Amino acid sequence: MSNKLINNIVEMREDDAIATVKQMMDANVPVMDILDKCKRAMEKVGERFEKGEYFVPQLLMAAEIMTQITEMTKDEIQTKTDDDKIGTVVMGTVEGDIHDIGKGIVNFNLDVNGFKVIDLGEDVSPTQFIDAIKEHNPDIIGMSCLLTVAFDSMEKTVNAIKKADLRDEVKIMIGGAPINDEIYEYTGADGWAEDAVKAVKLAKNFIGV
Ligand code: B1M
Repeated sequence: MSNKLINNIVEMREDDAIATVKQMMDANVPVMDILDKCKRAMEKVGERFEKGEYFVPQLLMAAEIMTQITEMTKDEIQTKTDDDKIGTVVMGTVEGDIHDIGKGIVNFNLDVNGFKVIDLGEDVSPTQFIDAIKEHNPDIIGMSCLLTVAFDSMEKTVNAIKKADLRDEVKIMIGGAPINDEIYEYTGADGWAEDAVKAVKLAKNFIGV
């Protein structure tokens, strides 16, 4: 079923993709496994885009299918009430970048695992992150980044948080398809995570849970 799901997304067969997700959920395939397959499918869509076989409309179509799938999987899981939360994460896609699907999955998994998540949205400036630290007093700042041209935005945000004298107040986590050890070191963040499951592990580690 996993390959069927990947092929349906990559070939933009929206109804078939949704039907396959329903079948997988009926067969009790874990939600995170389903979303992981979707991520693989989106990588393949990206590869076709790079080769000039797909264009922005196909990226948008794939994003639409992904959004529907994440909504379906969200309905399956009960999240905790605010009183039960173990920590607060302020999350945003960094300035210059509007990709939000992966961020949404990370937010969802953090939420399900007991974190209060304040999502600042996409194209979030350093100032917006700083204002959110002052307003919400979070344990963790999360920055999602899918574009190589937005690496500088992460570094600028970390430096702006330092300049605002707030660096000791928060742990900073970054993630997104192009992130690796080198980029992580460049930004000055406290850690990076490859996927939504690792993001929760890192966040728990940050707050000592
Ligand atoms: Co764009 N795009 N896109 N795109 N897009 C990529 C990123 C690209 C790699 C495609 C490619 O060429 N192969 C490429 C970037 C190349 C580069 O920078 N070197 C690219 C480009 C070039 C562009 C535009 C410039 C295209 C154009 O306009 N000519 C443009 C830029 C717009 C902008 O941001 N300013 C653009 C636009 C778009 C759409 C708007 C059409 C659409 C996004 C819609 C949306 O998000 N609502 C889109 C899409 C869909 C993609 C691809 C195909 C799929 C992204 C995705 O949703 N993946 C993408 C190809 C790819 O990713 N390989 C591509 C699925 C998602 C579940 O995975 O986001 O990696 P991901 O999230 C994962 C992990 O990375 C991690 O956990 C998630 C769950 O496992 N994670 C974190 C993510 N954030 C985290 C944060 C954390 C921790 C973990 O802690 C804080």
